Amino acid sequence: MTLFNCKPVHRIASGFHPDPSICATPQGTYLMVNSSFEYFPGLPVFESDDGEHWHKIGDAMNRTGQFPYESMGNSQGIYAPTLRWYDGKYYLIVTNVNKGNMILTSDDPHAGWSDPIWVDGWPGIDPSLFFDDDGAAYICGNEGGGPDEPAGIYLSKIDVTNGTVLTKRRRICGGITGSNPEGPHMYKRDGLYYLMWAEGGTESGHMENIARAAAPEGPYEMYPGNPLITNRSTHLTLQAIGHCDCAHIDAERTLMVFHGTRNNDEYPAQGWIGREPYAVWFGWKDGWPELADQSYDCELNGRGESLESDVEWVTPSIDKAGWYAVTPVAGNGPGLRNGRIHRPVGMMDGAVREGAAMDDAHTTTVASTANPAMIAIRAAAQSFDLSQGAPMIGTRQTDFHCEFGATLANADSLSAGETGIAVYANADHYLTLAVHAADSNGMFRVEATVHNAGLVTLVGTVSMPVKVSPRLIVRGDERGYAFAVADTGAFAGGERTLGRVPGKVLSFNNAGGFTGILLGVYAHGRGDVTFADVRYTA
Ligand code: 6LW
Repeated sequence: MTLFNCKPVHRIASGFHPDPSICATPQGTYLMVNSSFEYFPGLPVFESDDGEHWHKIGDAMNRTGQFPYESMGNSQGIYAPTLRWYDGKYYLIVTNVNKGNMILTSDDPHAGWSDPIWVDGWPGIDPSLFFDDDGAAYICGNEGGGPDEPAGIYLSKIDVTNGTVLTKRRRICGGITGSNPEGPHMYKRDGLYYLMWAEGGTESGHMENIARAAAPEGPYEMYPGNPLITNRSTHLTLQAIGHCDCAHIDAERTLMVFHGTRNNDEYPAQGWIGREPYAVWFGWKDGWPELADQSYDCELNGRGESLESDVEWVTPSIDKAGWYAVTPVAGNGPGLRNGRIHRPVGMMDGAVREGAAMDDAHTTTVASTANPAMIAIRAAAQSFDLSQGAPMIGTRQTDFHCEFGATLANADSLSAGETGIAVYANADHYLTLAVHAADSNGMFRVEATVHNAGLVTLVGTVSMPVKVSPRLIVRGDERGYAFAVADTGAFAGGERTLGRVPGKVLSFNNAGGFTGILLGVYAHGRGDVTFADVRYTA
């Protein structure tokens, strides 16, 4: 077992970036890709020179055509990718749970990725590729869910050029507990085949195990020290560690990444930021990783070394009804003049042209890192339900301590519904600081509200005259969130507090799901609103 020997570990990205997969590049750098679920753009790609310090280089799934689905729920979409380099090409195999398993390829991940090659006849999630020395390519993944396939890791040969599965699925491993063996990765070292996989569910029982065999199909010999890593039954800040992937498995020092959740000091401990990736280097002894008697801990809040201040504007599912434009505040922002947005930047698929009339726009979502930003939104006809694309654009919460604020420039242009900022776990669990459409006396209400599995609780409210441009603020800490509204004209001191919400409303235990928290702006009802100085600080 691997308990109670607390070793600090380096977080390599912040905010929900689960299921990390890495590969070494011919240039001597490393690439990482993560699950992105319902969020678009998706499949974020990071690069590192040393395996410990990473920066984002793009999103492998940045065209709507790569993300087909008929309907989309929270924590659906893109699960557990595997990234490999083989013979001059990068391969990224991944599950879109709303469609199937697919392979994206790239000659240069800085330049972008192909459209999906769909893998027919390969059910289940968490597909992985392994290229053997003789050129044979293998696919492995977990069970397909039918009665004929017990839980375990399954293997076939595959033609990666067209996604054709070449041999019958074969169950090569059942795990050590039988509880959710998943996320397998296969490697070769000193002529032996190594299989690593996550087990125990992705929550508090999460772990990673390893086994080895003389042939890809097995039989596999379990590592006597399994679980290779786990933090279960400890009080460490970092919980639910597992879902590993390695680079340089055949070298003296191997780079391993895994994910885990930061939990606070409540009892029972709570976490809501999401599963984040971590990295360690390890050596080998007697043909096994030298990792026994190690658990990993981390600081509850970051120190600026793990991309905590990064902002990536993403939307839950492809927006089909709403309409967004994001631009850096420093530039000429997207003024909403005469019903036209001017100078929108970063729009996808070329669907939006500079100065395009809002009515011309259709499926559009942005990829932008502007912070602070100006964000224009055409209110969607619906609330946070995902069926037509949730009317929200936001950025991941990257630390417990953070602040997200936005100034509503034109409250009078919302003729029905509400607009504001949201702390979003999923469509059933979120917090809003909402400005409602003005009444006939020219006043609007600002309300802080908790949406907890259908239970709607008003936290605080204030009325303001419609000519005011309120600044909506939410501040996060290790116990939850505080809401405030600022307007130097309306309030003495410039800011009024509207109340606090315990973060555990949005924790994994309560809200469920595989993601974390998105902090963003939204509008539903009727009207075109603009938020100025949309700013995230961690
Ligand atoms: C993923 C599975 C898992 O497919 O969670 O932690 C699922 N492991 O391997 C969603 O990320």
